[in-house]
Amino acid sequence: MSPPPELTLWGAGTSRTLRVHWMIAEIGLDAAIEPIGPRTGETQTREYQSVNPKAKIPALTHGDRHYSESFAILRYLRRTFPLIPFGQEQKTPEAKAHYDELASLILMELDATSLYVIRRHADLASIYGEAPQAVSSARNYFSNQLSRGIPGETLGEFVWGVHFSELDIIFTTTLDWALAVNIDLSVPYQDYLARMHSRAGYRQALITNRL
Ligand SMILES: N[C@@H](CCC(=O)N[C@@H](CS)C(=O)NCC(=O)O)C(=O)O
Repeated sequence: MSPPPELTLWGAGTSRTLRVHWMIAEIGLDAAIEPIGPRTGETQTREYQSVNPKAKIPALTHGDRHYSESFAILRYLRRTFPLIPFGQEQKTPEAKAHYDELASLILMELDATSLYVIRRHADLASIYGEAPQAVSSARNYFSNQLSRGIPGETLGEFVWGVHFSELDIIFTTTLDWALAVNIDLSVPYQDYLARMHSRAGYRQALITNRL
């Protein structure tokens, strides 16, 4: 009998959980999946809050340690199981500064400040309150920051460097989410998404991320 996997991924069914399912599939790791969903009460149990006291998904258990925040988990997995190459162009201080700039833009300006505001004050208005003006300005803000921060015409095969990276995971899940709330994306973003959607890791993650 093979030993149980030492990794457990907590969470399924959301774009943030999809990120970790995708990285696990890209690296080819064996992980146990606890497909708990948001607002199902499953994040509110004592057991789960010993994994993530913030009561949010995703989370990752590796051995006797727990990790939360989707982007931190992606980086942890990539560093711990270094099977996705880091190109030379990704190692200089200048390149790392560009990496940090893109990560901050995607996570803070596009995800937290724009899409999550739309989610909280439109779909989840019964919990967080209605705020139509905040929703409409968040939609404009998303398009503005996207086109200024990552202009479509500058997009290469990957969002950064010449290798797939965790930035592609957060960027793709953010663009997917934008489409889901009917924000228009121009052709270069759609082409980029088509390339990412054709990856075996992404397709595998769509299956394991199902609730
Ligand atoms: N910044 C966090 C966000 C995590 C988050 O907000 N997760 C949502 C689902 S996408 C959640 O757990 N909601 C559960 C709840 O609020 O009950 C990350 O990227 O992991």
